[in-house]
Amino acid sequence: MANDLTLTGKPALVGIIMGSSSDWETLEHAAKTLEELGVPHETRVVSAHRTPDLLFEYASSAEKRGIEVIIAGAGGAAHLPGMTASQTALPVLGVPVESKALKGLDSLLSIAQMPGGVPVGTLAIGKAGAINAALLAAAILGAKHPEIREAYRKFRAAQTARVLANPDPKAAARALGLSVATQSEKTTSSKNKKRKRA
Ligand code: RP5
Repeated sequence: MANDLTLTGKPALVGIIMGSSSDWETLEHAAKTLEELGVPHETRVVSAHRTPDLLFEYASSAEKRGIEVIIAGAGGAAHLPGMTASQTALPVLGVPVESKALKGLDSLLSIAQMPGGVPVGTLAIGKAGAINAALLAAAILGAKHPEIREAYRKFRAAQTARVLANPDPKAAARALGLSVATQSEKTTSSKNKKRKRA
């Protein structure tokens, strides 16, 4: 398996794999976050159950191809992260995709409950987990790549500054166009409704 050159023209350092193209709406948040940090990465659908040979090939060749961290997202009986970890010494970060039947609890437990000896770093279910997998990948890569450590540090500092610049949740919600009613506004509105009904 040849190493793709990414959009930045550099070989991928992070491999984002997922069990199905239906997982992309979750894993795209990992890709977007890595893009924001300038981390070269590749994305692939690799299914533990539907394409097991491809999974073995991908995981066992990743290190030789220059990949340094793998983010693996899957839903339901989510064996992809664990089976990937079984075939490589690279750090594997698992993202539980929210399943329809069990809201991702099945995915979370399938990924987190690895037997001792084969670790998978398990993140939160869904979008938050995908974003954090990318940030954790950047933190891991930062030990070797100072420019990634710096990009990650800046991302965190900018996030802190945004929160501190918007201390009033009402103003922040209004700026986002969300409607926020205070408790007294809610009480007045419910009294008015009752009066109208009476
Ligand atoms: C898993 O099954 C995938 O990771 C996906 O989350 C889930 C459903 O896959 P599709 O039926 O949408 O392809 O293997």
